[in-house]
Amino acid sequence: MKSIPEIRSLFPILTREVNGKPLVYLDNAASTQKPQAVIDTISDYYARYNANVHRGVHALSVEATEAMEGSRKKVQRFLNAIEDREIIFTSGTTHSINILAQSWAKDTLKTGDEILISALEHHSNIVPWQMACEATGAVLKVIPVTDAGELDLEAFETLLSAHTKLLSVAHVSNALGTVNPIQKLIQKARSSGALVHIDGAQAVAHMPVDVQALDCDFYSFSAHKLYGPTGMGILYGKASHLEKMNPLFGGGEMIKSVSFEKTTYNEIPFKFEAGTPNIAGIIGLGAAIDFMYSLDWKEVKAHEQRILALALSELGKMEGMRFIGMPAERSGVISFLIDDIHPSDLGTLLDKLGIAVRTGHHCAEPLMNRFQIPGTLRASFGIYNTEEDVMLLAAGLKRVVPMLS
Ligand code: 7TS
Repeated sequence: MKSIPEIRSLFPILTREVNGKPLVYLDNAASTQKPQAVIDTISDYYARYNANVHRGVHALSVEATEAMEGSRKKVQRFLNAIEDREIIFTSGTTHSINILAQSWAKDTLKTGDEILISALEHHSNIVPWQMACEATGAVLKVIPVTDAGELDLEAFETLLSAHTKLLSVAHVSNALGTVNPIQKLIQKARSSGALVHIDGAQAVAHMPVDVQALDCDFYSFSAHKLYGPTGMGILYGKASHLEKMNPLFGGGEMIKSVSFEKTTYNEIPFKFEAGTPNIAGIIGLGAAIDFMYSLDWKEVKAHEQRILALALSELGKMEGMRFIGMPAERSGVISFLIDDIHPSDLGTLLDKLGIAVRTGHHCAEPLMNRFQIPGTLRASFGIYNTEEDVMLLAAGLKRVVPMLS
């Protein structure tokens, strides 16, 4: 695999300065930076073969369509889906979950049915289900989280019942970094007859995902957290489910034929892709997946674990340090508070040193309530982060904490 300096050299933004200091980018859970190859692929589409897809007989349209459908195949392979028609292009994880909550849930759920989520979900994996429950009379149940920031598996088994129609949980927590034991959760949910959706927004850049081995029914992710473009995401669904679901949006592309008397819908995946898609974003996602294939998963994980271990040990030496969540299996994220200093004050001063972190509730307010805190300071790591970045964060904190104490 490429060395970390080689990987860094592929990301033009990493050479810039912020507030006169070299950028230390530790906000990868919010969005990752883009390698030059992704940027070039997108600009190449606009410069050389920009046209609408699936519609024209002309050369540019054919080229754009081939590139877009080529990306679908890349995503299929990336997730190890059985067929490319199980891959639906969306604008991101949020859009993917809303398709499920509107199309699948509203047609399927009845009063008394239950949807099971967890207390560590991002708002995107909470609010759409609340809306679906309101519309159908179904009930939202929540797996509690332990002090370590892990799912309470005993409580999960108690909550799971014949009423549970869907389990929807994050693969990895964006706020704590907890890697959930999704294989175990999926098996238990399946044996009790529930379908399973996995929110993979924080997982796909950090570990290989095999939807066939997992045997989940649905899996969502966003391209922009996978070194790809914003406004682009994926909903994977088993073909047998997608075929039965009604589309959420009506319009061009999603129909077979339209008359005022009767409209028939297109095949999957097109049934769920009304209107002109985000062609540049789709092709850019394909380039991001190519980038991921240029790496070695074993080394990606080993590098990340080294960075996390160093960060936990260096930050752990600081007086007043309180890590929020200490999961046995962690990926990408460390969340913490120092004494009673407000995290956004820390974040603002770190920014003056060129260090980008995220502060606040991380769109996981119920989880913050669980820990009785308003928010955290979160450092989140990507493939290009180095030991030096960790040391700069620790040094930066040592400099700014006394200013706020
Ligand atoms: N699910 C999880 C687990 C996430 O981390 C996020 C975004 C989403 C869903 C929504 O993804 P989107 O691409 O549709 O917005 N998480 C974050 C974050 O942690 N900081 O900014 C966005």
